[in-house]
Parts: sequence; structure tokens; C-alpha cells
Amino acid sequence: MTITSERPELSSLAEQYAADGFVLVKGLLSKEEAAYYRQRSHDLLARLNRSDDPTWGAARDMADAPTKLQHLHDAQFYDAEFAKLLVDPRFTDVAAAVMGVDNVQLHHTKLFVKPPENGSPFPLHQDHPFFPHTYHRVGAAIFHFDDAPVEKGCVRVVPGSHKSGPRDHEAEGSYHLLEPAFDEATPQPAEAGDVLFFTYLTVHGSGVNTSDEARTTWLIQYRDPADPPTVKTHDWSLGQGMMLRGVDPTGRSAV
Ligand SMILES: O=C(O)CCC(=O)C(=O)O
Repeated sequence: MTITSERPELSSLAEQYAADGFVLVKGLLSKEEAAYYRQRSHDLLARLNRSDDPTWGAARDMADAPTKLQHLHDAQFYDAEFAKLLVDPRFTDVAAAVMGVDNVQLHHTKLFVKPPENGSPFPLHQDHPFFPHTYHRVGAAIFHFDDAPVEKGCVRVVPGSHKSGPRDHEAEGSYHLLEPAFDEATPQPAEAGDVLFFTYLTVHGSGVNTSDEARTTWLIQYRDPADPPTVKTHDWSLGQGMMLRGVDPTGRSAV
């Protein structure tokens, strides 16, 4: 099945994604759904009450004062409502169309809450060095469960940056880019319900949340199951290899 010719709106998203390395899909979830998932996200993090903070070392240098970040890998293993979103065709049809494939496989998910006033930034980086794949058919979708204006530390991208392929990152273990400068990335302010799709080669990051409200997002990292990883890494993610759309034609499954 060729998805894009059957659904012209998907073809247009795929064209933008190919040109810019990202596309912001407005209103993929309704405001009510976004509010529902926002509440579930905050309840889940409160219930688990974990104290680890994934703020990058380099992120601490980007802020004037200490920052904080709450997170959870693979929320779908703790709350079935998140599992439903993983296979929601509103998401999976776009993920397939922008990668130009029929089949979409889970890599991992990350729930992030950037707390008010000091929510941690992310330095500019590609996701590629964390889990490199052979054909680079790997992407992310960031679901916004509340509004993310610039002052809340919305995601920023460098349009077209995916075209030059993998870049050399800072020393192994830190994985951020020294160039371009953070201010050269274009902010992608989003509203509750919007979903930002981008390739794992697209240079991206995000600013400090200086607002008086939390920024709540869920990031789903997915890939074409026919694109094998080149390095065995990040294979500890719960449920990696689950099919979100279509089939795994390789029969390789998981990592
Ligand atoms: O959520 C954000 O602000 C950015 C997250 C990000 O860049 C990442 O997890 O790789």
C-alpha cells in the first residue's frame, strides 16, 4: 500500500519533512485529549516519585541558575492509556508517511515534564549518535500535552540540518553539538495537541522553561523495522521492537 498517494494531506507533510527534516502537525490530538494525557503524565510521575534528573551536563551551562527535569522512559509500561497512543493511526499514519514506509516499529518513549521557572534545556544535538541505524529511517514525534511557547522551553530545530548526515558530536558520553549556536535554531512553539515529527538527523534542542507553568511532552522514537541498528545500544528500552503499524518484514524483531 502506498499511503501518501491515497491521502494528499500526508503527501504534503512528507514533502515538508523531506525538505526541512521536521513537520509540526497541528491539533493531532484534541485539546481534551491533550489535557487528559497531561493529567495522566503528572499523576504517573507523582505515583512513581523517582528522584533521578536526566538534565544533561552541558544543559546546566545554558542556564543562569540550577535547572530540573522530570522524566520517565516507556510510560506505556506503567499506564495503558499511553499504549493506546502508540498505535493510534493519527500518529502512526504520519510516522509512516514521513519516513516513506508502510511499517513503523517502536524504539522507545520518553515522558518529560519541564517544571515551571527552571525546567531544564536540551543543548543542540542529533539523536543519531545515541542509536545509529543503517539507512537513517528513524524519527521522533513529540506530543505536546500543554502549550509550549518559547518561554516554556519549546523545541527548536535547525531546518534542513538532516541533509548533511551524521555530525561529529562532543566527546562520547555528552553527545551535544558545539555548532551551530543555540540561538541559530528555530523555535517551534506548539499548542496542546500538536505533534512535532523530526528525523534523528535533524539538529534540535530546547530552551529553559522560565514560565510559571510546567511543559509536558511525550516523545515517541520510532523506526522502519527494515533499518537495522549499526551499534547495539539503547536496547534496554522496554518493548523495543513492538510493531506500531504494519508488519516486521524481517522477522528479526526487537533489537
Ligand atoms: O523535549 C525536549 O525539549 C527535547 C528532547 C530531546 O531533544 C531529546 O530527548 O532528544
